[in-house]
Amino acid sequence: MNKILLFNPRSANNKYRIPNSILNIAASVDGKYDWVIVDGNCEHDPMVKIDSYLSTGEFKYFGFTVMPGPQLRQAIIASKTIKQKYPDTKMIWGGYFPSNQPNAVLYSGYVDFIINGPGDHAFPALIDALEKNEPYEFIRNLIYKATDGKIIKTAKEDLLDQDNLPPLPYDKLNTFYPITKFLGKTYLGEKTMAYHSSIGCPFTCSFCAVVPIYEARWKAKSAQNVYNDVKYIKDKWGADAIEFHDNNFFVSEKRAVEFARLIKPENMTWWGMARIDTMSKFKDSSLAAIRESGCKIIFFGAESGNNAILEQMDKGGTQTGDQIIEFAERLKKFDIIPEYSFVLGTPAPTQEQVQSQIDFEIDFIKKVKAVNPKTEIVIYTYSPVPTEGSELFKQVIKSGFRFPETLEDWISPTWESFDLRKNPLTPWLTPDMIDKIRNFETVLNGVYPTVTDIRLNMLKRMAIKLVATMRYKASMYQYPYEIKLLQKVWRYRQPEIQGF
Ligand code: B12
Ligand code: SF4
Repeated sequence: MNKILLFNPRSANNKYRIPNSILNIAASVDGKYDWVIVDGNCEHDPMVKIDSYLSTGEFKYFGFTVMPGPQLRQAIIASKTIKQKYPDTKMIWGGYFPSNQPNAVLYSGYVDFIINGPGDHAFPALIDALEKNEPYEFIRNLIYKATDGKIIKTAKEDLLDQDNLPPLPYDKLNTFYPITKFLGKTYLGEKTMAYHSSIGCPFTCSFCAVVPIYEARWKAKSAQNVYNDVKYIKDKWGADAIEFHDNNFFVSEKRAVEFARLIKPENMTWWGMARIDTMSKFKDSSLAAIRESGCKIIFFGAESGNNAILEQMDKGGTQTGDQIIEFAERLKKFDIIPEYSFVLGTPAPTQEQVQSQIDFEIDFIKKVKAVNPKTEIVIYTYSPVPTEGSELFKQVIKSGFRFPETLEDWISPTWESFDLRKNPLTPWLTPDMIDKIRNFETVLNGVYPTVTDIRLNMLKRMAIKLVATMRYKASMYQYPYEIKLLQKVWRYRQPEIQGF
């Protein structure tokens, strides 16, 4: 009885993606322990599937990947049920939520261990220790509750060489769920695959959940190895597009260009996430090569057009408002669509300042749109993450903001919207300010509907545009009910809520 069940709780409706988080964990124990995968995105009721495995009496270890938001809900329900029914099993959570919120998770009483950051070594090492009844206290990247009730975090491991990790067990995944199910139709292609080619990020933006885990470290697979995996999926299951889920795919110009050179003959479309200041330094020839190889659209955390706020966010020091605009304009020449995300509603000493910051960003976004109307804009409302030590986090705590203390609180409806970065619950934002941000977003999305909504045909786009343009020009954002109605009826897609 030492089999492992790996669970990817539901994170998206009808939007299947290769469950890379648990697939990496499966790779780490493949050949050593028997494992199965249950994907909550593919199951109507995953508990039925989980129960069918549990009732064999062969499973002892449960590995759940958990990000905040709706995924947390299913993770809690499943963990609780399993622990109640099978108290001798070991429940292990990994991923961004438990790594950043260990206390709420471990004090819940139904999670035994957290893998803090990468689990490629830590997970098999923990299972080995538990199997052999050996101490686990020296395993790196581990968080657990000691016998005296104290939460213990072990030291962090250096990032592993990504090229030496075991291969991802795609063929075995295919025995649980056909891989073709994960290759969805998106604006990039008919069969879009998700791939994660690097871990961490070399920057320390003070609002970002990646920072406390990776502490400004980044490690990537070589372009050749990324290409090999992509080619395997393409040849075997027909993928024609790639979504790179790396936090920061374009850290290395050399690697990006090398990948572009390799992938070009495959005729695939691809997308990834980047920083404006990093990519601004890319040579024209590199940007051209990236576009010619099939990269149509790149996601950038623009965050703010206000240099003081960029500094407050510790955006790395080299990004400026002017650069954001110039770069949007530069990308026009290469026919690459910049997808810029902005974070509105950061704290300031007075309410007037908070309000004027929001107004400034709204004007700034309109300027970006004026220089490159194809720029996709994603608007988030600032939701703090516990980046202890950062100036921004100190400001947040000083303002009276507190994270929930229990897991149940995290899945209350208000905190779920917080996770979706829609309702920030931050003391410095008044309901009027939040309305202004949301209403501007509605009007903006009306004038410029996202290209990523593949169900919205030309006629519908024109109708929404017509209704919204007058408001946009006159800066009249209040009560945009007519636009909201159309967006509701046509189920307008919002990347900021649904993920990309
Ligand atoms: C793909 C993805 C999604 C997909 C769903 C993925 C799925 N499982 O089906 C979609 C698009 C649906 C999504 C949605 C959201 N996401 Co998301 N998502 C990601 C993304 C880009 C990649 C995750 C991934 O596959 N990583 C690849 C694997 C290999 O890396 P990993 O998860 O870190 O796994 C390693 C370790 O963490 C650990 N580990 C992870 N899981 C487990 C499990 C076990 C058992 C063990 C032992 C170890 C372990 O070991 C792994 C290997 O070393 C991450 C960012 C990122 N680059 O990771 C954001 C990210 C996790 N998402 C995030 C958020 C906030 C969301 C949303 C809640 C909000 C939003 N607006 O995006 C929405 C929720 C929407 C909804 N309706 O549910 C944040 C979490 C931030 C935080 N505060 O914790 C991230 C970090 C993005 C970011 N930088 O802000 N997301
Ligand atoms: S560049 Fe992006 S991923 Fe890196 S720390 Fe900043 S926000 Fe996070």
